[in-house]
Amino acid sequence: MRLRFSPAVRTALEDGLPVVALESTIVAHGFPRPYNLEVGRALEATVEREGATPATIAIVDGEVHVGLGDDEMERLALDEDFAKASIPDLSVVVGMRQSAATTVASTAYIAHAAGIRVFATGGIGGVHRGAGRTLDISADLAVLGRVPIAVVSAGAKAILDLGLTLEVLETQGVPVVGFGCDTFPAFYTRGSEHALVARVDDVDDLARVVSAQWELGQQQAVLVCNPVPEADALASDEVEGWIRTALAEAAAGGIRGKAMTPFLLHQLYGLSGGRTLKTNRALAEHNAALGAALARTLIRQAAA
Ligand code: PSU
Ligand code: MN
Repeated sequence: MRLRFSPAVRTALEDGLPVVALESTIVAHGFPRPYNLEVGRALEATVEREGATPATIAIVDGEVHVGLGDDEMERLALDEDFAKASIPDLSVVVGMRQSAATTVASTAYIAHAAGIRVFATGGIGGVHRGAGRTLDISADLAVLGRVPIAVVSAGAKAILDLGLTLEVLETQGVPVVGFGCDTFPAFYTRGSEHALVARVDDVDDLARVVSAQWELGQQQAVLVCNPVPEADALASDEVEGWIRTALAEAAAGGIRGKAMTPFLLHQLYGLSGGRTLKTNRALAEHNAALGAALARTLIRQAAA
């Protein structure tokens, strides 16, 4: 794959320094404009502050960019023509020389091809509620099953069916590791009723688990679950009420397929009076920080 590295990311990778991949769908479709530009920059600044080089990934005019310049970040956030590109969209976007933001699935795929070992996001996509009927299951899950990269997330969005999402992750063979938590975090809230099999309590242990995954020659990602900070978490019954309303609005509006996640996030933002936005940003920054710490620790442990 032809990749366009930013100078900073190229240098960091050549010098064996810690790099953290960041996705771009969260910027282009996860937050309203122009606040999303601030979020995109803040995520990069967080990775830098924690001692790693951020590599935001996006397709710009048909080219696969690993690390964006200032004006590319601005286009990603503010241009309306940045589509949402998951795995099935990539070849069309590249072949037709279009621009698009990458999801967890496509970002993980590109980041791994670029030689990046840690990727921080907000929440992964998963099995949608009612998937028994719609079969709406994010390509994120299949990619986590075939791309060996550490993905730091706040779990999966509560708009999904979290129990079924965990089942598919297990089928795909993806280790799901709680970072200081015993249940699958539900994005806006710190936990859920779904127990996790594995828990670690510090970054050194987390890095050991991630290294072991690779030493074993496993092809899957390691999904790291980093719950939203206490101070930014929302109350689960309140969130559940908004989600039910948003899902009813999606059904009434005939929203389907790849439009579903951005639509629901947007409705939740309105229904919560903007509170989901603050929480979403806080958890994404929290994940970026842990991603940087993990990337640094992996390099330190390998040198020891
Ligand atoms: N989490 C967020 N905001 C987002 C997404 C996740 O807080 O915008 C995006 C991610 O890019 C994820 C995608 O990969 O939604 C999943 O979409 P789908 O269900 O269509 O695969
Ligand atoms: Mn879908």
